[in-house]
Amino acid sequence: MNQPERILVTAALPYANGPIHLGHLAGAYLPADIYVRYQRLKQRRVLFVCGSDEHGVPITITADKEKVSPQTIVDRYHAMNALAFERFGMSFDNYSRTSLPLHHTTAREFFADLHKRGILREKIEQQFYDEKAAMFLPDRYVEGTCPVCSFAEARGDQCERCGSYLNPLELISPKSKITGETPAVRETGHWYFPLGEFQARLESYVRERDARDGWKDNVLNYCKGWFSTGLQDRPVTRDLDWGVKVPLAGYDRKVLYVWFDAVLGYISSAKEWSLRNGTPDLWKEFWQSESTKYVAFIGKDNVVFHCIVFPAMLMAWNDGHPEGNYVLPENVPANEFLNFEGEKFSKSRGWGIDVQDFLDRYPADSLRYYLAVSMPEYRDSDFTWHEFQAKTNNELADILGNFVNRTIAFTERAFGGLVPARGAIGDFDRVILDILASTPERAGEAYDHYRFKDGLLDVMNLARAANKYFNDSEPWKSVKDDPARCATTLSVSLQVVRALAVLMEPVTPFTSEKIWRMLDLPGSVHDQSWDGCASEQMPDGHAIGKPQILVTKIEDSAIEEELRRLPRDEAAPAVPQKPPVSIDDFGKIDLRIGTVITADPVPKSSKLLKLQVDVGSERRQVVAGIAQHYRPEDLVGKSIVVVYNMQPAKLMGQESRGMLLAASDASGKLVILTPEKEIGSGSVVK
Ligand code: B3M
Ligand code: ZN
Repeated sequence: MNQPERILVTAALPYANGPIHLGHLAGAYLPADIYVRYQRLKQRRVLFVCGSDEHGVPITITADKEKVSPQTIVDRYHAMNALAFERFGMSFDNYSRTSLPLHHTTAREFFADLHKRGILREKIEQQFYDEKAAMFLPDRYVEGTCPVCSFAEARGDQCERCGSYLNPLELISPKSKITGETPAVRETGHWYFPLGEFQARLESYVRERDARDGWKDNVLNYCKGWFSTGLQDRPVTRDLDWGVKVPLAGYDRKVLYVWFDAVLGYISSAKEWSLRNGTPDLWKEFWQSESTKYVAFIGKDNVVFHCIVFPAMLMAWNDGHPEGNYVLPENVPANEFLNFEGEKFSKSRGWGIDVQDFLDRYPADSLRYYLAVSMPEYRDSDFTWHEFQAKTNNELADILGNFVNRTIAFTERAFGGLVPARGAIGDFDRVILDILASTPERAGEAYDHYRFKDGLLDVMNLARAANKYFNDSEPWKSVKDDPARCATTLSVSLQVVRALAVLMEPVTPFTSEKIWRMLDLPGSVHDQSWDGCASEQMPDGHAIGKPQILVTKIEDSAIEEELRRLPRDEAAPAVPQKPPVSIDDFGKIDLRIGTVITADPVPKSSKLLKLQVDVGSERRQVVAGIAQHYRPEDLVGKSIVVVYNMQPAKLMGQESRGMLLAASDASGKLVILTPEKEIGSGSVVK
């Protein structure tokens, strides 16, 4: 696509079913915001919309659990997440919510249109019905025993233990989650979207856009996976009373499947934005124009809905509306997952940190900067408190903050806070001015192609080079012996400070605005020009403001406190180490592989088992204290490790020649050691 006239950007609508966490920010929201802020500085027309996804079964289940209405749940989390996004510096043009009437109308019209044109199919199916609650049960409202692994609490759609996808009718002893009753099976109708019929068009859609705009490998691979198994019809209605009501007679107790309505939330959010601006049709300029480039930022778990289901829905609409065609995503940049201190974020375990708590304790830009440099662009990455501290202190403060502060402080001291006029340009000046001149294009090229870490690295390299320039130029010397030289150094440095404010704006918007204020420049840094910032000089004689601390360093004690707050599992008391042994000492122990031939209880002993073990050259009796951990029949045939030169002993009247090796955990549970692969009896362990 040539340079588009307009760019439409969406970021996945988070469920209003809990607070967003840092993983969400790093996965979809921060990259989207960097992209949008960069495009605005490029002076391109951008519309950036998002909102809360307020339907779906997880929300009604949370509501049931808390004995409140679903509306109470979504009101709570919509407000919470909207505020978290604002404090994090997300620059949405509109943050909407799918419970709004405007959205319901949009989604209903869309469904009714596809229905009217005969695209959707009705299928009559057997489904569980809760007679006491007088309702059909959505998949997740049925629980029972997994037919695959016998897990007793498998959900109707999936077994959480073995991961199998299930049809609720397959569950053994199914129970309704609403009343606990055994549900009846009844017939009911559902509407399906014929996704399979769009497969060929979707495949060329993905191929074409990838060729034009370079899709990420992870996204392409997901799509290929779906294509290779073959796309199936997908139900787009559900039995619930929370959601967008199906606009058909006889369907008043059913709603649109949450994903069908949620993706349309991107459209209704744009409509809401238009209305708020008093131009009700403006959304069409973005959504229904061939010269719009549409980029949909998501986390990797949402690929199928954005690269396959949503484009197919839009294709289906467009087929019937030669006039108002919707644009399809030109790209769907999806990040991988961010972990937290080596483990998945987990709300139930309290593993992670609430975004608002984070922002109460640290500035948003420190978080934005750290998440940007450690973003899971191509593979999963990890948030660690130590790295957060290191990036804030060693990069944001020591590189960017340091350069800005020393430049402003020096200007104040040596020139009374007035920008000095520059003289002849020298070699050092030329080097930094060249780096400055090439940075916007290089970093911009990376941002245009969704390589956010690379782009940021380019900008930070300019700040690194600027510090070197300041050091090498030694203005503290030239101020005394060559004031004209010193003036040039500071004039150039101030130009770089100004440019850095603009170039860092997508990642650290608050800090950039602070720099802008410190320079006492008119307007806001958010409205400057990305391309123009390299050549734009500070006007001679302009009075800059006072230096202020730009980036606060994070103390070790704060990080230690954060680490202490984590709910680590109760650590088992450490087992003290025995005194060291030499290799010769260890060599005195003769270990062999043996195979258990028979295993029997030892009369009158609850702890001991008597084993006949084949140790290669002979058969030995080994008595072991494992009766409480293994049944005799489970041991027969097992390969074990035997201490071959153990002094013979008598246990409960039974001779034992050798000892078997086992490991025990803190609770005393014993596990026998066995070789990792089959290896003959008598093999020597070393
Ligand atoms: N709410 C899933 C999620 O938050 C879903 C995204 C909808 S995007 C239209 O991961
Ligand atoms: Zn299972």
